[in-house]
Amino acid sequence: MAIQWFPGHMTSARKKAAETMAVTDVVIEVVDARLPEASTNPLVHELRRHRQRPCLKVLNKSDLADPEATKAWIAWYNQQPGVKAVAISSKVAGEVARLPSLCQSLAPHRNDNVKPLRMMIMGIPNVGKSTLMNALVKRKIAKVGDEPAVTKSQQTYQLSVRQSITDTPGLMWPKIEHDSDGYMLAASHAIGRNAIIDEEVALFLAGLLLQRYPARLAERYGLTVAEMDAVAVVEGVARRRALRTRGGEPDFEKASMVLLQDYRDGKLGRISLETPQTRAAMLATAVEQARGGTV
Ligand SMILES: Nc1nc2c(ncn2[C@@H]2O[C@H](COP(=O)(O)OP(=O)(O)OP(=O)(O)O)[C@@H](O)[C@H]2O)c(=O)[nH]1
Ligand SMILES: [Mg+2]
Repeated sequence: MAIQWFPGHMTSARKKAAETMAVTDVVIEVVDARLPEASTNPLVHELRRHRQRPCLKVLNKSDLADPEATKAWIAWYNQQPGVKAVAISSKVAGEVARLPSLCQSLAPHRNDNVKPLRMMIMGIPNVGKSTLMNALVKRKIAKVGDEPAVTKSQQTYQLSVRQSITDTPGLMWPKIEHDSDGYMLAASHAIGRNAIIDEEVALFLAGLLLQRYPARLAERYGLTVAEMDAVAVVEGVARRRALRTRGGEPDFEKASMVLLQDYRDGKLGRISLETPQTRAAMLATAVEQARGGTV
């Protein structure tokens, strides 16, 4: 199944983002630290490159991500030209407070009231852009919520006479190239529920967890994971939580939601859905498949 989600308001949001980019000095691109590349919108790069704007890549929600993977991603992004990467949790004031000076270092010439530093927060839905905005301005000026497309229009705030910051609506792009990216985005709640099938997404997540974090599944749900496949994991969750259909069968739908919600809330521990290595392997397989190979 290929997941696509590009609701109507995003066409005008994209246009507005391009306009604001013209009067922006540094782009704060927020991604989800658990899936940094899958949650990177290629449109942001395109808009940024068109205007030659530097980027502070913020791997947000790092409190939920695997610290080893995050470290590898930071090194990976810091190799990209015009990019500086940092991992934070927008819920921790001390970590957020580091961002303005990092942005300043990317545009040192914009540092007074004649040429103030203009920062723009961009990224896909639900990665924590508005949470970050509120933490930067130290007031609750933007609405936040654990669902995609909470913010519908841009909002600019003057941090001081020398610095301004703009929050923008989450932006998707018209076609998600790799199915696994769509699943990771859906698992992390970046995509509207009408565009996804929770059970398929939960199966994807169960398969990934079996491969990379089997001990967490065993710990949380008391499962003997050694011989299990993804379907057995979801069934196991249903059994352990006594989730049954009217006919007495394991309730796959409810168990899928439990697994997804536990991952979203960090109840399975700190988990990263991709690393630079798994990403490279996925892309190599995709290239092989496109060539008609048998991988
Ligand atoms: N654990 C954790 N949760 C976070 C963090 N930052 C944001 N959140 C949560 O993520 C959810 C989405 O946050 P928002 O700030 O509304 O996300 P957004 O990017 O503005 O979303 P849209 O406006 O829909 O594009 C909320 O439930 C936040 O509490 C973080 O660093 N760590
Ligand atoms: Mg928002």
